[in-house]
Amino acid sequence: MAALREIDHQQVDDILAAVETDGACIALNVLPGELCDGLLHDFQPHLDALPWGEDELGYRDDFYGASTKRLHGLFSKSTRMEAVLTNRLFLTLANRMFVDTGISRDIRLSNTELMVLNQDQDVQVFHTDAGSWHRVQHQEQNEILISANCALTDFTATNGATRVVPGSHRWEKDRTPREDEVCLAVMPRGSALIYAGNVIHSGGANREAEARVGLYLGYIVSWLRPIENQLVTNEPGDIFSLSDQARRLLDVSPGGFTVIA
Ligand SMILES: O=C(O)CCC(=O)C(=O)O
Ligand SMILES: [Fe+2]
Repeated sequence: MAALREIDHQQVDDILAAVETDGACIALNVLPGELCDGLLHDFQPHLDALPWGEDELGYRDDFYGASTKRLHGLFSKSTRMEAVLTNRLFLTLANRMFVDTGISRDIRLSNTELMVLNQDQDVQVFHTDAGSWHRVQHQEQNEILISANCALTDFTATNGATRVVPGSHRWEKDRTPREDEVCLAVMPRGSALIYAGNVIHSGGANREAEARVGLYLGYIVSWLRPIENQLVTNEPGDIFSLSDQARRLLDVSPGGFTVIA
């Protein structure tokens, strides 16, 4: 089985090169242990209030699965989210990929999602996250989305570590991965799976008693519409009181119109 490269979070050039060639890699030591603990603590009451297999609006979704919980509106649920949103590695990667290359004038957050896989959650269908904008996803081989799936608990081969297909960001449309082309993003908590929007991946199967918890953030070129409207999923006052930098990433600042698009 192929393997994902594991690179310390400070080696930004190496991470960028791995994302370019493989479409994904594991960044180590991204979130300190206390931050993981604090985030889990803040999200727990919201998870307790949610039945398995449903989101907060009561929808059930085959794509997500029956033994999972998904939380959105994370800025109102934890004040620690601003530090994650403005993480130096994530912003540097997005700026290098989208702004320095001239693909876009700025970057935005598309969405954040807490992804909890419980015992007996089966594998998710293979997909690309940039498929959310399928009309532009393969234009000139440019990426439009870079994602981080942060491990708040260890990701193991048996508890649902994300399945990733290295190199698939360059594949022709509709090619299906063989099992021997699939890697598991096994990583200690505090790490992040960094992956390009066009790379094929899916949630893994959890065969363990303990839940696997991933915190997803997706950064896009600023001319795309974010998936999550933060003013609807959060208390608007919580968003307006964030820093200028955070509000700009969330597209909640006085518009610069095409000047900053
Ligand atoms: O749970 C995971 O590790 C990945 C989930 C995923 O890819 C998605 O929901 O888009
Ligand atoms: Fe995905």
